Amino acid sequence: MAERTVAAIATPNAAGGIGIVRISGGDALDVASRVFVPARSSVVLRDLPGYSMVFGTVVDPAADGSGGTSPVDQAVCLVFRGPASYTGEDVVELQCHGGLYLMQKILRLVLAAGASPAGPGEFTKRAFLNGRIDLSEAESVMDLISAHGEQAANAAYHALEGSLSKEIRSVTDVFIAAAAHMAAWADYPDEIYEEELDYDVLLKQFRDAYDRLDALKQKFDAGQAITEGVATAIVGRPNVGKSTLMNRLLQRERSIVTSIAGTTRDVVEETARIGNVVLRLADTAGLHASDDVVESIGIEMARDKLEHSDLVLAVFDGSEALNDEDRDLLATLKERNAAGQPSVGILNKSDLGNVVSEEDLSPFVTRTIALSATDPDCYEQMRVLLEDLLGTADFDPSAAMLANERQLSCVNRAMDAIRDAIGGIEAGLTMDALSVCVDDTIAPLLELTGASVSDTIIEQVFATFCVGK
Ligand SMILES: Nc1nc2c(ncn2[C@@H]2O[C@H](COP(=O)(O)OP(=O)(O)OP(=O)(O)O)[C@@H](O)[C@H]2O)c(=O)[nH]1
Ligand SMILES: [Mg+2]
Repeated sequence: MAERTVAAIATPNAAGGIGIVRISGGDALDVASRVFVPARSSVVLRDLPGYSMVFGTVVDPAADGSGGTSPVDQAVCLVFRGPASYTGEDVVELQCHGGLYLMQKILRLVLAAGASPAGPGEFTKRAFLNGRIDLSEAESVMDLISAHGEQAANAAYHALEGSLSKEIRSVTDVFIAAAAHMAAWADYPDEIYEEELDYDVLLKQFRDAYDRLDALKQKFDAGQAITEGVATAIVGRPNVGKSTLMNRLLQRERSIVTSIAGTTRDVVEETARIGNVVLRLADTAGLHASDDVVESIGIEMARDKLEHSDLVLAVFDGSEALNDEDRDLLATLKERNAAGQPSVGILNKSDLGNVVSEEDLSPFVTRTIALSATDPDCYEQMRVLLEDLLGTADFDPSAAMLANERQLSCVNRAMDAIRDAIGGIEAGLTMDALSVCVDDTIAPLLELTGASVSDTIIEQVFATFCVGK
């Protein structure tokens, strides 16, 4: 398949010491030869082997219209030969001085020399289409770029190395072997007897595969808490110490704290890293009935956060008896709890003595804790609780991990089909019916790694990438 040769600026859209224009495709070396002149006249760019590097000048061939050229920048030119390159095609990278105008100009010259502009993620997409990496590994490239912490970066790196791909392939192999056996039986029923398929062995293999997928699924939320962060709302009635807790978790004074009820009116949002966990925190206005127009809007926003956050930190003043506002909140938390959405009941101001006990809150929330937001030690208390609640305490970034909802949905579909297959064997289903379940298991797993996936899904995956990657 003769793909057009594409080019893009691979470095950020900002001034920097070095800027890179990357060219990939069958004509990459021809295109580069038109705009780059090696300093040593004996060097012919087109003849260079892969992994070569030459110094020279980027030139503007059109500048004087006489067939001559005018110099634009000094640059280093890197040559990679397909298939041993990032994309699997011939790749040339021009490393220039990273001025914003300069980079745009050099890209224009490269496009004028015969390349087309690369779309978002096009280099990585070509790497996938050329079999250099699978789809889950391609997704990890983006995760690696967007990782905002060591654990997230570690996890993305191991995914790029294939930790998830290996696990999924090994599960898929079980079903491909079973499918092959069943197909052979269907084609040559006289030679291979149904009894040769040992159902007990199949059952054990299917159960084992199911458990392995289930383990990936169970770790999904913990992985997301580390890589994507957890949308978290801090809620409670006025003056219970929500903003004090917010600042404590951020370890800086972000929200305004006063002894006046109704201090916070807007939603104050900030990201906090607490141990292994990333919380996308929202400090909100105190929940209560208010006639004040501005405050009412803030309270509405707080209710919205309460409804739409993954995790709620509900703050109560443990030194005062619960009032109607507290009880309203607890009722809401109980509904969340029933829907499997976690919340933490926090009895604050424990330095002032506890009128309310953790047992009073525990029927309504996932976890309870008594603390003093004014005491720096409560940060550590919260870390231990959050890592335990979100399952990140023993997170192993080198283990296979599902990175996004697309991958999770593939695993869910495969698990449904395995469940049917196991049920089928137990119910004495015919081999034909069973082989449908096996095919239904294989399809989503091949979709996960991209071994067999629709163009639409490929487009969706790479649409989230940046241009130049
Ligand atoms: N003694 C004690 N006082 C606290 C504690 N936490 C907060 N406070 C005090 O309680 C008052 C209210 O704190 P804020 O953090 O502003 O409370 P809030 O819930 O954000 O209040 P609103 O924004 O008005 O809804 C302030 O005077 C804090 O210093 C605590 O653990 N112990
Ligand atoms: Mg506040």
